[in-house]
Amino acid sequence: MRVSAIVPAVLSLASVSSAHFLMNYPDSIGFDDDKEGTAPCGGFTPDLSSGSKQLVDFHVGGDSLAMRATHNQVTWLFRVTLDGTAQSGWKQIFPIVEQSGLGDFCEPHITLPSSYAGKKGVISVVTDAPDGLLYQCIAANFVSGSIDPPSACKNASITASFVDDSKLSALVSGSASGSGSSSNTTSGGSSSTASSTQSSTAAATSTKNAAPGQLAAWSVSAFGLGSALTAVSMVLAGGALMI
Ligand SMILES: *[C@@H]1O[C@H](CO)[C@@H](O)[C@H](O)[C@H]1NC(C)=O
Ligand SMILES: *[C@@H]1O[C@H](CO)[C@@H](O)[C@H](O)[C@H]1NC(C)=O
Ligand SMILES: [Cu+2]
Repeated sequence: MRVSAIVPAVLSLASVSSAHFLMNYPDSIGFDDDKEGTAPCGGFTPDLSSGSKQLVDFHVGGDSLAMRATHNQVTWLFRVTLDGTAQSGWKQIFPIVEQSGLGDFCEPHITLPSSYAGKKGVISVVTDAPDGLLYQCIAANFVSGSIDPPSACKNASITASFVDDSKLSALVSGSASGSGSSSNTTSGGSSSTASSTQSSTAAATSTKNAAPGQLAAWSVSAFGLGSALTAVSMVLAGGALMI
């Protein structure tokens, strides 16, 4: 298929949804579609004080982050900080992962340094979506051990791959190692060894100043011709997903 045939289809995909993303598990501190683009927590302020109704347990030995994407292609960053104001100290806790396809996406084995157990902090999910960076935060009470994924932890029929995304990686300084030893490294840490796709690397650079009119070219360059073809075929095959 020629690119000229793909571009209109990609454009129509981009206009399908007006919503952003939903946090299915754990409960976030709040969601407002209009403010989700506001850093660092989508327009909400974390409250880690004892008795705060925002606080949810998060198991450092393994817990889940479940979202629902309302864009056809998004890239996820998961990060954590012990700074209760959510202003600083962000560490990456999972490789940046790109979701292709609408709907539920869950990572069931997120781990944090065991030294976090007994502390409180903020976990944040940031997505790089066609309409910009979008944010939600979780006020977390870190507890030891692991927990099985809840029923909310499921994947729609999507594909996922580890990618580079310079807009997202700019939001963290190094990674929190899940192995129990704290780590400072900005590269070579457990979260940085994920394979990456070259097409995304190139696109991340080229999209920085993309105007809305450049969206089509951006979509193709960001995700590669193969992904664009996949997206198009998903539209052809899966009208049911588009609700
Ligand atoms: C969802 O897909 C991702 C990426 O392939 C995978 O890592 C994760 O384990 C899946 N989640 C579930 C609940 O199967
Ligand atoms: C990070 O590195 C600095 C300098 O090497 C060191 O002093 C500090 O303890 C390290 N922090 C962590 C969390 O490893
Ligand atoms: Cu959106």
